[in-house]
Formats: sequence, structure tokens, C-alpha cells
Amino acid sequence: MNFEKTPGWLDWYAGPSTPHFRLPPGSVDAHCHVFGPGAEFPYAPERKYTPCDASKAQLFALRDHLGFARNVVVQATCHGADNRAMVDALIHSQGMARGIATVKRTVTDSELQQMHAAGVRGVRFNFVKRLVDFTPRDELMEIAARIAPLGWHVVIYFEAVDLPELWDFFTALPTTIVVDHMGRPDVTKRVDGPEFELFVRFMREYPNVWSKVSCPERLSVSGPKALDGEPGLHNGAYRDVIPFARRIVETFPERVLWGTDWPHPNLKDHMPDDGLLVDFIPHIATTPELQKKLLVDNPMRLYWS
Ligand code: 0GY
Repeated sequence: MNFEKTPGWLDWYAGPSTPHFRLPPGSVDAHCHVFGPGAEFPYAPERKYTPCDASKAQLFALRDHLGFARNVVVQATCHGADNRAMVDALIHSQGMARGIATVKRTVTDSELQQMHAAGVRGVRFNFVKRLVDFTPRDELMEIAARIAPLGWHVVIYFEAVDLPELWDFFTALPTTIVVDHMGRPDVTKRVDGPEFELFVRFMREYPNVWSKVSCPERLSVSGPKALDGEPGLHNGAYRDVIPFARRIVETFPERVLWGTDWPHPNLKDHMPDDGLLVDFIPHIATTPELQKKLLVDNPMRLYWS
């Protein structure tokens, strides 16, 4: 089947630079996706965008190029609840990838068991309205109760303004919770203002809540340009995101994860060079101890123990 990507959609960056920052041995890219290829794994009819293809082989080549050892492949909304492309990537990873699935309440126990055997360790609940249709909360709670006995967790994706309304649902979930991209803070607001304070409170009061401190390219308003106007992360690119990510890394060093978000769905202004994104890490995790927790110890504990 042939798919035309959504107009305005940028392709992922071919030929990423070699990072200057040397990742600690055994580092995990804990948030990335595979897209299709559409001819082999068709995109879901209910999808809100059609991506460019991004295969498992291309993901594994990027992993090796950047110096990561492992991946956590997160089911993207363009594949709906058809997890075949993600599971296929896990099966061909020689144990070096884990997965996060999207399931409906109709999923059978044997399907969950098969996904577990392939390396799936969680489900994703997406509340970003431009990406998915509404799913009733009781349906999601039922799914959470089904996956909890497997030792899986729930990954949640939402916008900061929606946290108050989602609070009661999130805090009732029976599993570990992993928040994508720090709950998408509005980085034009203060890092100690009420909106981000609520997110910090969420993590402080609920020790089962973890956060990915990923996606500066998605959250930034100052953008990829460094202070001297050149693209590059050594001199101020995505600088408006740094205080937010650093605060979370330093306050909750045992409950943070990092990922490239390759192949970067829905980016229309610029496509980041993944090598330069890796060079962003020491700006938000500023010591070797914090870097090892973020990139190795925490993801290994959550996904491989
Ligand atoms: C991300 C972010 C986005 C998309 C998805 O599953 C998806 O389609 O997660 C986004 O558009 O912000 O983490 O990949």
C-alpha cells in the first residue's frame, strides 16, 4: 500500500552528526518510534497524520551511530492500536529494545502475553487532542488494571494546561506512570510559575510518576539557533527548555528518562540533527552521576530488570 505523507511534514534528518558528548556505556534511547514502512505495516485508518517511513533498520543504525546500546520503541498514533511494526522491531533487536504499546479494551490476555514475550513493557495513553480521538476514562482504567499484573507501566502524553483536569485520573492509576516530554510545559512561562509547579508537585507527591526529559526541539520557542545564530547545541540552542529539564533531572534523578524521539513526528519548522540532540544532554544532566542515572540506571531498572 502506498501512503502520501502529510503536506508540510519534514523527513527525519539523514546523516546526523557524531555527538561530541560521549554517552555512558549501555545508554538507552528511551523514546523513539518506527513508522511502517507503510508497504509492510500499513498506517492506521484513524491516524491524524501520515508520516514518512522510518524502519527498524534505520532506527538501529541511528542507535549505533549515536552510541546508544538500547531503544524503547513507543507506539506512535499513526499506527493506532496495530502494534505490528513496533513488535517487529523488538523481535529483531536481539533483546536490545523494549516497547510501549497502544491497546484497546478488546485486547486478549494471550495477545498481551505475546507482546510481553516480544519485549513490550507498557501501554501509552495519549491525551493530546490533535493526535487522537477521545477514549472514555473507564476504558483506560480497565486497560491499566489488565496490564498491571504483567508488571507493565502506563506512559501518558498530555499538554500542561490539561494536567488539572486529568489529575484525578492519573493519580488513580495502579501502575508506575511515565510522562512524555515533561507534560509539554509552556516554556515561555516561568519554571517556578504555577503551571510547572503543578507538574513538579505531581512528581513529588506521587513517587510512582517518572518523566522523560525529552523533546527540547518540540517544546522550545527559542528554537535550534544558538546565540551566535548558528545551529548547534553548544551555544544556546533550545536554551529556553534547559531550566525545565534541569529542574526535573535534579529534583527527581532516580525517575527520569531521555530519548531522541526519532523520527520526530509532526515537526514542520525544523528537523533536529539527532547528533546535536545528544549534545543537549549535558546541559540538562550536568554531572556524570546524573547522566548515568538518566541514560543507563533508570531505564535499565524500568525496562530490563
Ligand atoms: C512524540 C510526539 C508526538 C507524536 C506522537 O504518537 C505520536 O504520534 O507521540 C507529537 O506530535 O507531539 O512523542 O512522538
